[in-house]
Amino acid sequence: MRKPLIAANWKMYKTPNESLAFLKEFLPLVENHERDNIAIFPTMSSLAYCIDACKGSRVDVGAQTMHWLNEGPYTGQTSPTMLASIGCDHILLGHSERRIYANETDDMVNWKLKAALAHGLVPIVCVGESLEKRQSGLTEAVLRWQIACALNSIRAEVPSTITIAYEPVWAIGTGSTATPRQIAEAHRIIRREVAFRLGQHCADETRIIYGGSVKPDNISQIMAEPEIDGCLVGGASLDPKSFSDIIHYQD
Ligand code: G2H
Repeated sequence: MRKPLIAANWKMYKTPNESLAFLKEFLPLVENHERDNIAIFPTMSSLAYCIDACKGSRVDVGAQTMHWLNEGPYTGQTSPTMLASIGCDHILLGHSERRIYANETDDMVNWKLKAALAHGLVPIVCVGESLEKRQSGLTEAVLRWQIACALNSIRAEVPSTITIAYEPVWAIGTGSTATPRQIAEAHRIIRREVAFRLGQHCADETRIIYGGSVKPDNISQIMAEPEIDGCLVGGASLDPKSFSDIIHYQD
């Protein structure tokens, strides 16, 4: 049984003080919430503060990116060892904003995924097609390619710790959410590809979540699809009440 994950991707928002102010208000709102796993992905400068503040709570904390090597002359980078050493347990990989603005390639996503698994970090691998690819009928090809590359030479693990986030680029921060039907169809494509690469048993255990303009007023419809195992929330996760409303969506 896949336990849903509702995660907040704060992107480049919130200073450490603002992150702590958010958690002061947010943590009491979710302290008894057991239906879903909850995670937040703050900026690197807020990460250690948030890990400390979330200790003993139901909220996991992860980084938005990392390098795949343990150390080296890579200015500006943070390694998996460094993240694990401060108690960071989740890592976001291959977000489309990293692919677009930081030239993160499919190969890099694969190297980072292997490094995350080797260091016991729970990886969330983001995949998704652009509007142009969708309009050209290439959604399935893009998703299968991104998954195949990300999972290249990775061995199946059951239970699987890998989470895949389907984030169609055209729905990110635009207000145009994919319909639950479009999301479910993409998730079926992703699960089939995971089964092809890692086996059906592993695919059945792999959580596939959705990201792209999720808000308190569309989360229930999205989560009503059995193929959807949670959401990665950007803009609507920046406010504690709004993110708590998303977490407490009506079944
Ligand atoms: C997609 C999502 C979070 P938003 O990037 O990863 O952001 O909810 O703002 O579309």
